[in-house]
Amino acid sequence: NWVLFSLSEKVGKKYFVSSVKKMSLDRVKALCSEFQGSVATPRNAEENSAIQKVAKDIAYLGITDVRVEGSFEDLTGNRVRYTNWNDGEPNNTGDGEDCVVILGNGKWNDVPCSDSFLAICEF
Ligand code: GN1
Ligand code: CA
Repeated sequence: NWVLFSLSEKVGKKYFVSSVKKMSLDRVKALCSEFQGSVATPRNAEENSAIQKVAKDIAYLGITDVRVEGSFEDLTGNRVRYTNWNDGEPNNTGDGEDCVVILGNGKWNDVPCSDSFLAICEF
């Protein structure tokens, strides 16, 4: 039910791959793990640029503050050091925005985890 449509330049030992369909973060996690990957989590500007290049639309990153509001962690529970927030983000608007997407400009926005966006997996 998905097709790989893009593969980044290799960054260090990582490859970043995008789905063509949009889905919730739970679906993204399931999809990436089905292929023995994990949800893309940029650790530096070079990785962030590679993900930006691969993502043809707004796409989920493997980052959340669902455990402690305002404390953004990767999906293994480690607080992230590198961040690239868009102006005014994270703002946790509405009923709460505990997940993170990368926008077309490479900057990040916090969004509701149930919203549908592209999946970027890393291998
Ligand atoms: C969107 O729709 P609005 O303006 O309330 C976005 C927020 C951003 C905001 C930036 C679900 O909120 O995450 O912070 O734009 N909401 C969604 O202006 O993507
Ligand atoms: Ca937001």
